Amino acid sequence: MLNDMTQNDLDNFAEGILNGLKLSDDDLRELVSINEKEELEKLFYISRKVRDYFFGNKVFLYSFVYFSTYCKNRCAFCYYRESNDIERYRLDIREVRNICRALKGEDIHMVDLTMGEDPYFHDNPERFIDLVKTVKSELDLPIMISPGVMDNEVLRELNDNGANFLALYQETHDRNLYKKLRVGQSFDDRVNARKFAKSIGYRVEDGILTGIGDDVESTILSLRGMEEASPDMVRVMTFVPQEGTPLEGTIQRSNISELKILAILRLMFPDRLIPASLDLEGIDGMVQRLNAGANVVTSIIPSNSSLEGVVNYDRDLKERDRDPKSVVKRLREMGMEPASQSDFNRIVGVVS
Ligand code: SAM
Ligand code: MD0
Ligand code: SF4
Repeated sequence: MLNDMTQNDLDNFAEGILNGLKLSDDDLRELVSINEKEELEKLFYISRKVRDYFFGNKVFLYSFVYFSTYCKNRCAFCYYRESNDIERYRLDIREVRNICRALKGEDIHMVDLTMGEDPYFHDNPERFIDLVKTVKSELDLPIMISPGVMDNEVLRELNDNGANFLALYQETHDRNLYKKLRVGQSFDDRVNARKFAKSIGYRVEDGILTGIGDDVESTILSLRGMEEASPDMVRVMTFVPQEGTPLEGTIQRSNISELKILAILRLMFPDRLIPASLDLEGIDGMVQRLNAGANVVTSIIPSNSSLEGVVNYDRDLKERDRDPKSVVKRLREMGMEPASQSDFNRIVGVVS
């Protein structure tokens, strides 16, 4: 499809997307199947053009706080699955407050509070609500929560106390594949939690994994599945095999599939938030993802932080290079810069 396109054709394609062109399943099939470098570069060009129309050179930055790595679930892909015999931690309010203080004055638009489905918080949600309140009072920034599936009532209370964004990734919208990934967890509960959250005013993020048994058709199912609920933020991440998990021996795929799907997401969700996660390939990986059409950098942590990520490409590295200053420096080298807080607040629906 893009193979024979001239520069002019590519510009017209981007223009079409901006004018509301919707991709058919056949279009998606062709795009997902791209494997030539030149064609991929053309896709990235269109994607960047669409992104730039809405966001210019402005990027949003999220700080990541993985505050509990305990989990009762057993997702096949995840290092923190219940049965993995690893060291875990759970931060207390004081530790969370210290992280907030380290973030004060930094270029950060939102704080992402993430945990495993830790019974300490899931069975006593008021403990989690207290954490949200603490972060709100320390930083007065929008808050994303990534707690796994929680009851509607709890989601409402969290929202009343300062949680603005719910991140809850389906991983795949192919029900058969889902069963193998989120072992023993309800597909519909996850879909419904996002739906409910959106209905009461949260912004929501959905996401999929690639390199984990997905093929062209399951990717199309996932893209369409995400589209159905009109999420405010959409992500794709490369599966990184983790020690001690059933998928430990899987050979890791290159990031090409992720970059390609990211660019396709931009064509399907032209004005939405699409992240470049530092958790997968650090700051060099961030550059590639921004060049494929992302407009958010996630998984930023204060310098010297010993907090974990979910994938942790940098588990054994000394220099983590995931702090706000390093990110902003690299953005500027690319000709990009942090967006204003008021632009972000407008997206999140917060009056500033
Ligand atoms: N426990 C909560 C949950 O599962 O919804 C919150 C954590 S959630 C933000 C962790 C996400 O990281 C997963 O939904 C998955 O998309 C991603 N992830 C986990 N392990 C991964 C791996 N090995 N490779 C790539 N992505 C992974
Ligand atoms: C990231 N490590 O953005 C984070 C995490 C959870 N909302 C996000 C997967 O890569
Ligand atoms: Fe637990 Fe989330 Fe990991 Fe699944 S992805 S095992 S729910 S931390």
